[in-house]
Amino acid sequence: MSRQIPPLPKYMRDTLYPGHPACHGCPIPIGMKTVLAALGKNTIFVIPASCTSIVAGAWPGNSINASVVHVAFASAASVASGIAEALKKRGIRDVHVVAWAGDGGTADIGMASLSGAAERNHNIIYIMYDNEAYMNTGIQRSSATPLGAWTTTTPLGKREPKKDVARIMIAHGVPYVATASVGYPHDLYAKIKKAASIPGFKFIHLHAPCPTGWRFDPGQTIKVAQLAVETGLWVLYEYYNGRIHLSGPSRPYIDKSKRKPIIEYLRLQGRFKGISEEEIKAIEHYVDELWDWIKRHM
Ligand SMILES: Cc1ncc(C[n+]2csc(CCOP(=O)(O)OP(=O)(O)O)c2C)c(N)n1
Ligand code: SF4
Repeated sequence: MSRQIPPLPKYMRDTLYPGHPACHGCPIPIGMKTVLAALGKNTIFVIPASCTSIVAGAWPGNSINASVVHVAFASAASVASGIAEALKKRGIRDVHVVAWAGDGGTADIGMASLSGAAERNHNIIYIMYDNEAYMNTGIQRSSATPLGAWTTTTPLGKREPKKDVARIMIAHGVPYVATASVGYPHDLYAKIKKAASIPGFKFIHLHAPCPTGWRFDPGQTIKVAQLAVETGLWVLYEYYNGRIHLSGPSRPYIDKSKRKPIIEYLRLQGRFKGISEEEIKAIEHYVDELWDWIKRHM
């Protein structure tokens, strides 16, 4: 007997049109639909070169049911800042400006324009969807690729740890920073709603497991995303008023004994096939250090 798949609620159906070329199991449509469901069509997306610029569809049309400005790789935050300022000058207050960029476009090449926009506190929501490599051009490492992960430019596994961009943005003193995951769309939805209600610069770091680049079964995207949280490796939190506020799905894992072993997350992904015991220990140490930092800032 064939299983009946319930139709998406209307507000989700109206966000991203079918027929876009994302890979099976891609995290981008999950995140994008959730963001659009929270913000509505009165949103201008600024999207630099990335998998999303293909999914959003530079050719032949636009698959996102909102306005999209396709921009050069390094410039998402600058262009979004300019649009936000132009809207302000015209007295338009009901349009959201969202920069949506990958980890390459954020943690590496877009870091200078991102830092400038944050320091000037422009009224934008910047979403870094983090699939932990340059996927669109064939899985090259970025500074957000984790230690030990295979990419085409780290054939023996990356030697350096992952750059923590959320903490870099917190150091900018912006009004709102949050981490999120495509494995927890309700949490992402609530954070986008909150970000939209706060004036000034908002940064969301969205963990986005990519089956093609991470080498896992496309049916496992949500499982991999949730395991990152359940092992304590990816912590869901918000930062505002100078403090960290732990989000619901991550609360149990403040207690280390409740966390699943990190190996459960790693072994689902082909990119960690060659990881050494030493590297796993270094990742465990990174997780302990991250939680210590969170506890000190709560
Ligand atoms: C200045 C410049 N350098 C390189 C490229 C080629 N390029 C296009 S997309 C891309 C990778 C983007 O990676 P990321 O931002 O992580 O997004 P993802 O593809 O993973 O979604 C690269 C290197 C470019 N378009 N412009
Ligand atoms: S490579 Fe990854 S992020 Fe890019 S479209 Fe495919 S699944 Fe999505």
